Amino acid sequence: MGKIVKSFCFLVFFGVLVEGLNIWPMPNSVNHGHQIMYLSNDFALKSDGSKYNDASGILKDAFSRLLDVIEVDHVIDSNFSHFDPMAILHGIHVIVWSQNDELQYGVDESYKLSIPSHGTQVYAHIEAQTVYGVLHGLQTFSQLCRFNLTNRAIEVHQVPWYIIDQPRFFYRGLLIDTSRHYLPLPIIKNVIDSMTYAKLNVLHWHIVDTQSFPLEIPSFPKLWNGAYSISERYTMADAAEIVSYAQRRGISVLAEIDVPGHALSWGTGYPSLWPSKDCQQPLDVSKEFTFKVIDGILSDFSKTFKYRFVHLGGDEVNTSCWTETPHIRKWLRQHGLDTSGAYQYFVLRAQKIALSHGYEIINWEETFNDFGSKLSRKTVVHNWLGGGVAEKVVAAGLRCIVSNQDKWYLDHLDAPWEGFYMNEPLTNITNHQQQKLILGGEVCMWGEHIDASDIEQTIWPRAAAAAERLWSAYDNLAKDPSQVFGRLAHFRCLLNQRGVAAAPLVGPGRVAPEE
Ligand code: CP6
Repeated sequence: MGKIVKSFCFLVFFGVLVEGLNIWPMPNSVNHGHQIMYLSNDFALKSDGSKYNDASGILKDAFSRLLDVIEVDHVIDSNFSHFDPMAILHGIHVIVWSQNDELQYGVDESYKLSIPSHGTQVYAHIEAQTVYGVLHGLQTFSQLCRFNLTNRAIEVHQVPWYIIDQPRFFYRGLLIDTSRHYLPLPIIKNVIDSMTYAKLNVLHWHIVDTQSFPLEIPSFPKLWNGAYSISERYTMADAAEIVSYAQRRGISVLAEIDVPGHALSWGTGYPSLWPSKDCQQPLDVSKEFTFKVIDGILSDFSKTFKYRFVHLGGDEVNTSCWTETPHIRKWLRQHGLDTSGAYQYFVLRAQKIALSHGYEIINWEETFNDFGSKLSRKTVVHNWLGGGVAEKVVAAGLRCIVSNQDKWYLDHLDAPWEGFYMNEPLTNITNHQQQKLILGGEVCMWGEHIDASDIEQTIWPRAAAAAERLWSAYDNLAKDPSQVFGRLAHFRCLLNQRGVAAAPLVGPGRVAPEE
């Protein structure tokens, strides 16, 4: 989708602009006045006084993306002599305290943004510990700008602004699934760009599954024989390009291999990974080769996917092929294992391999439900079932990410945005130490029923509702979603303006019931 020309996302009633507070997600603390400033047509980035030298150009590129989205290039011949010279904003002065631009779980994402109301040579100010805090500050700034068609200027209303902001949770994820439908690189990049608008910060890349194996694994080069076609594959260099593209926008990539279930496509290149030709999953637990392949994949991963965590799946394992295959049945007997013991053995052995490559581990919640006390203490349990496992996980002293399917599964097309907004990760968790074990949450865009043609409008605007839940301070969240409808509708309009095909904000809660 190209840019949708919509000049105005603000509400107008009888020619009068309704001045609301239209920032999404809502910052921690906001103060503002009631004057207007105009952006000069040489609006510039200044960063003197920063410890951070931007050798990698992250800041410079982010600033130029800001100019793109606020449509500075539409300011043609604005005759600034008409404007009060004291009401011109000449740019943004950025101060970053840390030199380090490593993006990692728990990086300081806080920022302060101030925009003065008048003066000579006035700049907005963004101050942050890291360049990633500045990126969020620039996003907030972009949402305060509006293009005025009449005078062809970009205005910031309600100045002066003083905003102090930081995320509530460090993990604010979105899952994409490139196994059920291949997603071309430009589509993944568009998704990453759209995530930055809502301050989401983890792209959970569910790369491979039963249906296809699209990624090149240098250690085991026949694995991507399981791709749908040779044009529906990613080289490791493609993956590195995605990681770097995301990192420069403040987004970490969490790579997943879902084992031992959800891995049938692995056997296209290496059939001995299947229990047998007619019983093809889960992966053969009895063979050393199975774990050699996992070791090769995670070794290759560790060179490209630098996030602290790797996701090892572990969900929905149907072990009937293990008992129905003679050589595995024999192996089970020799090792004194029943199928649930073999499932545990598999998951724990995969965990050890991940640890040996320097990763901490994320596993889907069945692993915890079946043998939680045996999991490595470095496990993060990823909730997806509806049964409220998070409180049990943190009571057991493990960390948890929340994605309950009744609220945060984007592939449930009839799940309304109100449910996304109201899903509270700390439900029933009151102990402060236990609350800290909830790293955050993630909305899931499983790929069975979507592809490049409709992924954007299936993700947005509902993912934005979850994004505010994960970013904003608890006390700033609306108790009733109808209170944020207007502000979310405004954000959805901004997405459209920026070329993101966000769907209209309706849902079962807003249409007439069927009966
Ligand atoms: N694929 C994998 C899936 C799902 C899961 N894992 C899934 C299950 C139920 C629903 C939606 C998605 N498609 N690998 C569960 C985590 Cl409703």
